[in-house]
Amino acid sequence: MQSAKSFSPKLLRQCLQNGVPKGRTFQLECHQNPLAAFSADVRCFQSLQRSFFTAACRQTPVSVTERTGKSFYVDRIRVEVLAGNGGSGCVAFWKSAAKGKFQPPDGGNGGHGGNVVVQASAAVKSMGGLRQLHRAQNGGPGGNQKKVGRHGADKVIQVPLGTVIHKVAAAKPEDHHSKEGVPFTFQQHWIGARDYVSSEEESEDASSADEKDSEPHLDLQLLADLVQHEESVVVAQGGQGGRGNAHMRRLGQNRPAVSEREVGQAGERAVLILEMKSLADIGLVGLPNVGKSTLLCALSRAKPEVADYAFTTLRPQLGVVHYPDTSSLAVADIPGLIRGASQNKGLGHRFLRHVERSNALAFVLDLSGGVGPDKGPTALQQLHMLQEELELYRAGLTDKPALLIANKADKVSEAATAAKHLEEMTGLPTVLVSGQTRKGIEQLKLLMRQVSPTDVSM
Ligand SMILES: Nc1nc2c(ncn2[C@@H]2O[C@H](COP(=O)(O)OP(=O)(O)OP(=O)(O)O)[C@@H](O)[C@H]2O)c(=O)[nH]1
Ligand SMILES: [Mg+2]
Repeated sequence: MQSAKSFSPKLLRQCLQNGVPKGRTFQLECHQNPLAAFSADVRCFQSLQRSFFTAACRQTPVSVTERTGKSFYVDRIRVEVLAGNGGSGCVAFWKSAAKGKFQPPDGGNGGHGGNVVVQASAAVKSMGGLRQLHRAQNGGPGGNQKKVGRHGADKVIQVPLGTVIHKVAAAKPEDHHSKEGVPFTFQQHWIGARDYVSSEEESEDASSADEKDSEPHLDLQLLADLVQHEESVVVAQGGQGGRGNAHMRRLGQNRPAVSEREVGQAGERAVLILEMKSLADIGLVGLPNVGKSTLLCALSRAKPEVADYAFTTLRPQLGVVHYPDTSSLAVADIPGLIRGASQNKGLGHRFLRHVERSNALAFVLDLSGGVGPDKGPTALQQLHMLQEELELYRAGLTDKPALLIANKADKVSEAATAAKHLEEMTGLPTVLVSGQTRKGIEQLKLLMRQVSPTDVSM
């Protein structure tokens, strides 16, 4: 799971002076200039220095985030695609036994370069494993006896269902300038200002809700929205093969221009932003501290941070729930929502958008709420609040298939009765669990599968 923290300037200075602390990884990413885009995992001092040097040479600001955890989940990625070049035509002549006779040209055409294709697959759940550069095969050269060159193989990039593909238009000169219009210099802006923001500032920043807002200076052109399994789109067209001399005859000429041929056309090149719209099969939605991350740990091999304070989870975390018949479901632990989330309070809109992207919702309710000394809202009140915020954010959001997870059953004496009451009151399928003691997790897995509209067998 990706767990990236804001990187403090102080820590960065320490790293540059004393080296990167052992076992810590930082990710450097260039957001500003698509043509100079790069992303690097930095584990040692030398590579940190090298990456900054690269950024300085390209006069481009970089962002620095710390990456913790073993694997990471990516729902937005920038890739460069390069289609194959066409093969060149061939210059060759027909071999005749009769010497001195005109030997007609018989050089064949070059093969076409391969296309780069983006294809949606239900088997792919994250874009974490995608490379940054995808190159299709070049076409082969034509041969004698009018043999056409080999066509280059297409490069197929497999992405999760619901991936939206944007093409970045060529960088404008302003991309090299800071926001104020002052020409950018490494000393002034060597780290993107965005990376210093605390989580609070970050949530305010999220008010400019749309995805494009994070890169407003980019001119993005929507290419496709892949929602069906195996739906695909060609994002870069391979170059045409060049004509061989057998095909270069000119009109009105008896004899062909024997030694003429064409070189193959260059394949298209593009920078794309791939963005996953459908984050997960099931999204865990709940107030802060109700045990969403604990449940994700119990359901999958994901290791999100769990702690006894609100807003432990600051970014959506994804886990894959495996079933004995090898099917699976992607479950997202979405950061806690509070009253006013629809007005961008707490972590705000940013994560309500991830709720929007889940195919089904699992409302995680703290059954111990409303009882005991630290009296919070009851489970029913929690549900109403969550539903209200979702509807305020986008009408119809609660129409998605849903289930209720009555969590922290171990803390309540009459837990089963309370869960039954909840089910009767709401009409939603309810399962009683305790994320901590792992009671009811198997029933939860089964219910998730019943409720999920996604075909999990793929
Ligand atoms: N007794 C009990 N405690 C639980 C249970 N599930 C979670 N907790 C505790 O509740 C606290 C919060 O758990 P988290 O999993 O971090 O909660 P969260 O909903 O992910 O919180 P945020 O990320 O802040 O929204 C932790 O101290 C957990 O140990 C449970 O079933 N029973
Ligand atoms: Mg959490």
